[in-house]
Amino acid sequence: MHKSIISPSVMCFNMWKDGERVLKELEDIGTELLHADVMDGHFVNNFMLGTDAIKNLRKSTNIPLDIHLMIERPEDKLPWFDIQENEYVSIHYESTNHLEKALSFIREKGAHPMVAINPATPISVIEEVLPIVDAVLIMTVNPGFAGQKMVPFTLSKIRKLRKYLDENKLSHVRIEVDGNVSFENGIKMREAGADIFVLGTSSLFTKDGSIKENGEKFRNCVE
Ligand code: S6P
Ligand code: MG
Repeated sequence: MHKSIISPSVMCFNMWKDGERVLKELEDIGTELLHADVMDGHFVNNFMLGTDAIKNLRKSTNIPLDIHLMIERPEDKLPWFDIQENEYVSIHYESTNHLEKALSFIREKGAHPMVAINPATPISVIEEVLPIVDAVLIMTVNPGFAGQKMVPFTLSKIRKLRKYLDENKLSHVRIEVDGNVSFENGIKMREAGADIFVLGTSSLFTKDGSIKENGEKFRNCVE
């Protein structure tokens, strides 16, 4: 089992008002990855983080980026992002006819390719690309917005995928979960086999505690 790591979501705090303070607090609690959602208004009904925002984010923190691309034709747009060696970049299976091409581009940059799937997409469709990725991002809500409820059947998908990976000499492939990763759901997701947790309004950025308190509480849940 991989060590659990956290990837707080940039769209869950006010970067313009609180960015400097929040990024410092995230660094202080040993945050392993920083989840940056990119949305193009086509693949999902929302816009989020353009290429300049991503480049500025990189200059503002030492935490490696975990770039979640929710855009159509990602294979054409990947070169715009200036992908760096230690970053994770996810491509949605549903967003492209050229999944292998997009994942291979990320690998060529020395970064970690990830394939992402929406709640209703079965894991069987990504079997062929599992040997060329470092992680699978299982969406536990429909992509587009923070603050949604977990789609319950996504838990059994995590379990099924972990089993498949372990039985097919692919144990090194990590499973990332994104959407309503609360303290309670985090425990269930960990038990099912997830090891990268995207934290948003459901846990790290709740009003009930500081980033430090919520971070410690979450790490205890998914140890
Ligand atoms: C949603 C996006 C996510 C959200 C995250 C928010 O489309 O990909 O990364 O930022 O899920 O977390 P929460 O706890 O509000 O669901
Ligand atoms: Mg995301």
